[in-house]
Amino acid sequence: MKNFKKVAAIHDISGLGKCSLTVIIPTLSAMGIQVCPVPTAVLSTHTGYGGFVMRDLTDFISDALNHYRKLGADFDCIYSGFLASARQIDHCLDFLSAYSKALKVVDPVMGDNGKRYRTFDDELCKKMISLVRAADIITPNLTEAAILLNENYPANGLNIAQIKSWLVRLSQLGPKTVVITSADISGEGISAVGYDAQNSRFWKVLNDYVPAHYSGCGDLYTSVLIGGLLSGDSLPIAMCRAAGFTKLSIKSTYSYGLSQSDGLLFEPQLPWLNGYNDFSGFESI
Ligand code: PXL
Repeated sequence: MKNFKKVAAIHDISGLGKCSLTVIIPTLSAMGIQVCPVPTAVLSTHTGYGGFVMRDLTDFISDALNHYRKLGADFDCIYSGFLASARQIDHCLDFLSAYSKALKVVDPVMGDNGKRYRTFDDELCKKMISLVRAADIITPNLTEAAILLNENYPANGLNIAQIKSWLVRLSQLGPKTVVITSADISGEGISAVGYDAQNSRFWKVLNDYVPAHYSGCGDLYTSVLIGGLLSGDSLPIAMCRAAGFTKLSIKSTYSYGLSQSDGLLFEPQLPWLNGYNDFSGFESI
C-alpha cells in the first residue's frame, strides 16, 4: 500500500496575514501530505500588524504529545516553527525525542530583514539553539542564521566562501542539512543555499528580485521543501520545487498589487504543485 505521510506541525495559527499553519496546511495537503497541527499560539493577526492579540498555548503542546503517545500515534516528520515562549522549546524537544525516527525539521523562526519579531526575547533566541541541535534539517533566513551564529546581520551580503562557512558552522550545531532560505550573495542577489553535510555538497538556487516583502514566504518555502523531501526529492530538487512555488506565489501577489502584510496569494497556484515543472534551476557551489 502507498505510504501516506503525516507531519506534526508545531506552529502558531494567525487569523489575518497568511503565515504558519494557514500556509502550511493547504500547501502540504495539496502535496498529498496530512498536516497534524499542534498550535503554539493563536493570534488575531501575525506580529507585523499593530495591536494583535495572542493566546499562548504552551501547556497545550505537552498535553497533545501525551495524548498522541497514549494513542500510539506516529508521524513521518515533526516540523517546528513560530514559538510563543522559551518553555515551548522544551515541549518541542520532547516531541522530537518521542519521534526519533521522524524527519526533524526546525524552522528557527525569530526574525527577518535584520530584525527580531516583537515576541522574541533574548531567552527564546538563546534557547532556540538547543532545538537546532536536535534537528535533522533547519531552514533559517539570513537574519536567523546570523542570530544562531552570534554574527551581525550582513546588511551588505556575503560572498560565496562566507556563505559556505556559515552553512558548515550551522550544521556543526547538529543538523546534517541546512538551508538558508534568503542568502544575500554580494553581486548575485538573493538565493536559497543548501548544505548536505553527509555528502559535503553545497547547492544554490537563485531567486528573481521582486521589490516587495511578504509575510509567510519562509513557511511556504519550507512546507514545499518538506513535501518534496518526504516524497523522495534530492535536496537540490526539493529546493527548486520550493523556490518555484514561492516565486510563483510572490510574483502573482505582486502582480495584483496586494497588501504586503496580508501575505501571499498562493491559493490559486496550488495546482502548480501537482503539475509538470522544471526543477533543473540549481547550481552546485
Ligand atoms: O512567517 C513567520 C511568522 C509566523 N508566525 C507569526 C509571525 C510570523 C512573521 O511575522 O508573526 C505569528
